[in-house]
Amino acid sequence: MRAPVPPGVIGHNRSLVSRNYAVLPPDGMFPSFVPWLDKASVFYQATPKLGAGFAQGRLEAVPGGGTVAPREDGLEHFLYVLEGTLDVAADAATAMLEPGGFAYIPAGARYSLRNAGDVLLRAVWISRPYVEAAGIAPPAARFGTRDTTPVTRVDDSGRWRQYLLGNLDMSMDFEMNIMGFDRGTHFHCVETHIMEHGLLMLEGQGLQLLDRDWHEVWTGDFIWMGPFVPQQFYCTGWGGAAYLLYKDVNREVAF
Ligand code: UGY
Ligand code: MN
Repeated sequence: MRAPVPPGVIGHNRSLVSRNYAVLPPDGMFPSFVPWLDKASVFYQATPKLGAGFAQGRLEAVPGGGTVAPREDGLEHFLYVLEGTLDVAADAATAMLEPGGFAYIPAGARYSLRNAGDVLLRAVWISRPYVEAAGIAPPAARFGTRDTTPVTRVDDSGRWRQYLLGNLDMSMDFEMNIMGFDRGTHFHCVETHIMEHGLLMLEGQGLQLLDRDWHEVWTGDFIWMGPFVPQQFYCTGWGGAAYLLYKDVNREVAF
């Protein structure tokens, strides 16, 4: 006998895709299997097909799984471990990352990824073409951890930030920031800006404004915000909330 179909499977899902934003809970997302990964797959959440200027997905690899061979795809990459252990190599630079560990791989590096642990690896994986800035050397590979990245509190607003790849570093064309909220706090305004976002809820829950509509989101949910989407976050529930945020920055308008 097959297990009964749970209620809600047929007609209910919170996934929502609009012209310039998307809300994608993990439920019902499908993996992509690609020739350069072995015993691993990517649950893509944003790609140029959606309208995004970057690709973001969740890499999942069973123990020993990862890239088949060192790979050079001309893209820059960011990885952030959610669960498990990830071995990363970018040319001669190497690191073993545990949950909260992250890597920046510059465009042009030959890189390898491997689940070095004995449980399933889950990691955020962002890729995009690098946009050079005249007279500024491109960034080198770098590794770090959330635990050792300074936490900056925003005055007495109850909000805090961690700049994983720095802030206002003109060699970088994107930032990866963790935005944190104490219980019951929110931004000081509804933001509207040219930069786009890939947002992954790391902890807690809240209400996310996208254009004119509020969406209830919680740990594990993904949101893509295209350029100029009015946005606001309000932390709900009995505890704080935090999300990992991709933001393209520091470059001129492209015509
Ligand atoms: O930096 C930002 O653009 C950030 N405050 N946006 C956001 O959290 N939606
Ligand atoms: Mn923003």
